[in-house]
Amino acid sequence: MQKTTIAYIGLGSNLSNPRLQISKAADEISQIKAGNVIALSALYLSKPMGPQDQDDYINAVIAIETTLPALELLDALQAIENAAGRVRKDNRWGARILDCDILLFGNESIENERLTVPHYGMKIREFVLLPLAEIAPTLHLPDGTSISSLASEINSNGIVKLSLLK
Ligand code: ROI
Repeated sequence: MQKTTIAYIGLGSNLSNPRLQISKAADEISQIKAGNVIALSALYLSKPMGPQDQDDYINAVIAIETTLPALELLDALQAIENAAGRVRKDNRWGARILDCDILLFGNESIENERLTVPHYGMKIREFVLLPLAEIAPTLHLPDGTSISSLASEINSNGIVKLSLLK
């Protein structure tokens, strides 16, 4: 038996039809050979964190069960970002076609040149905590913090959970 890990991936887009970008990304993640999607949150419309002269974002969180090591999952996600036309330049806080961020990888803490897990900003980002708490209400961070309690305490900053009709 190979080791399997449940990974939570945050998806975000605010360029080139964000809803389509997120649903395409979810579809491509479901095709990662060494993984199975186990949950996908609703789509959320969120105000940009960072410079405000950019469009609102669509965010979601997807959970997969995978036999890949974290860095190989990262390779697969970066290939999906690149295929969406993402340009990696110096726009850390700027608009983007597609972000696929590993938020959590099992109960592991990972710190290396390419990857920091848990994702460094996730505790203070409503557009991560709310979709994550939706699909994993009993989840905890490696340090024991409950995702649901973080989600219930955070300022929602006007985030809107989208229904299929909206
Ligand atoms: N803001 C929101 N609302 N959603 C994101 O996914 C997002 N991603 C980013 C920055 C620029 C920090 N702002 C964001 O990378």
